[in-house]
Amino acid sequence: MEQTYIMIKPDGVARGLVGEIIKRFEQRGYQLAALELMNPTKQLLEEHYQDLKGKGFFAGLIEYMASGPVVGMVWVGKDVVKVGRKMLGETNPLASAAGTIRGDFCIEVGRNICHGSDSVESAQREIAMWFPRGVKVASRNTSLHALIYEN
Ligand code: IDP
Ligand code: MG
Repeated sequence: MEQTYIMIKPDGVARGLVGEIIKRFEQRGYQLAALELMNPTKQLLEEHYQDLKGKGFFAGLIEYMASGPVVGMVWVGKDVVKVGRKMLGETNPLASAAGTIRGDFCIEVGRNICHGSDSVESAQREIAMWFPRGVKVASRNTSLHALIYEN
């Protein structure tokens, strides 16, 4: 099954939104496969955001992301990359629908509390980067699986 990398950024952790964000993925029916509270190095953050290196906000983004602990997670399930992004909302919280995480809990793009992989390929790259020892997905109880999936 598909996997995605979801990260609660330093502002989300400091504001006490870890439980709320985890709750939404759990309630949707997704399965948590890895979770770690960590203090990433700037080098790891620069690698994570390598595609944005040329942007004017890049240095500020790295400062923000290095300002405190983050919670990195791997979530598993059908279409979890695309649905995870929908659950997060738009990059700019002001453009995010109410009911999404960013639409409910934040205001500014540079303080948007969470990250989600934007494609299956990015998810694989990010999971390998943030969980270099690998991720082991526990097999799910089949009766629970049948309550969430048709087959
Ligand atoms: P995403 O997080 O929705 O995938 P990206 O375009 O990949 O958005 O940008 C990564 C992160 O960089 C955003 O979540 C946001 O925190 C930050 N960012 C993006 N655009 C801006 C900007 O114009 N100003 C400040 N920060 C930005
Ligand atoms: Mg992105």
